[in-house]
Amino acid sequence: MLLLPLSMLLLLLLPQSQSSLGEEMDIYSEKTLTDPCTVVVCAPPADSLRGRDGQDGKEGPRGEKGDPGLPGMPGPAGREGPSGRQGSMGPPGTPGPKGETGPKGPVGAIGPQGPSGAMGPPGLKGDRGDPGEKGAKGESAFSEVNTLRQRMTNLEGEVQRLRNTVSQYRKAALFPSGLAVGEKIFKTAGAAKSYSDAQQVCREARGQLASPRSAAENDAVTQLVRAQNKHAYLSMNDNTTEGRFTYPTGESLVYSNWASGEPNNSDDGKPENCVEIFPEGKWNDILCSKELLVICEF
Ligand SMILES: [Ca+2]
Ligand SMILES: [Ca+2]
Repeated sequence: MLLLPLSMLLLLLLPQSQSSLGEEMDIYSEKTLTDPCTVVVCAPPADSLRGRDGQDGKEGPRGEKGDPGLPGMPGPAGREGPSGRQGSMGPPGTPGPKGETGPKGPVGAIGPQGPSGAMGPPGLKGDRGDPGEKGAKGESAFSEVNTLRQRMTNLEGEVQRLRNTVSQYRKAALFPSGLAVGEKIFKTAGAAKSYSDAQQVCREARGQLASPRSAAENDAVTQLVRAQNKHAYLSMNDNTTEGRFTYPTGESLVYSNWASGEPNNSDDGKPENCVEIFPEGKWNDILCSKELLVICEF
């Protein structure tokens, strides 16, 4: 809008020749071609009058707002920037999915035997069984008792017969060197030994020297003494306490049959600590070194 008045003003103020004008036009044309924004300056014609200086014009009113132009095309991508600093370690990641089951391992060696376990608690009570079949009619209680009595009587008779038989065989086996009294058996081998040797003989036979604890037993021992016609040792002595005779167990006597004046503990001044039995059954304390008949009891 301002281009035309400005051109006119220049024509009035700057007189130029025709050739200059042509040259200026050429220059203008060239400037126009090279720079569209160049201001065109035109020289006034040679035969025109020079104009007077005009007054400064006032600024014109503000033009209307033009239409928005089309958006421009995006520019080319910039250059790659420098590498940033290394960041700090991030939070731990979430656990990964469970892996697949591995292959089965080889069979291990047999381990040592463990201790015996304690007995477990008793099992539950089983169900009640079905009732059994009805049994045959039994005999009356009275007849049953009679039957048992008869059986017992028969057994008692059988036991007695066996006792008699055993006694018979025992007597025969013991004759002539042995005798049985109750459950005790006395037997002699016929030999005569000192007290200590006589003790050894009976011990080796799993018995001990004769120890009559009653008149019946003393009678049995006396029969053997008479049969052998030898005095015999009894098991008792008073080696531990003078005058106090005891059995091999240390027990004091429960029966005795001392001869008159015995035990006197003297054989020409030597102490008598052992016991002999005479053929008539009486006892006498005697030297333990004497050799007498050995009678053992079992
Ligand atoms: Ca004595
Ligand atoms: Ca004596």
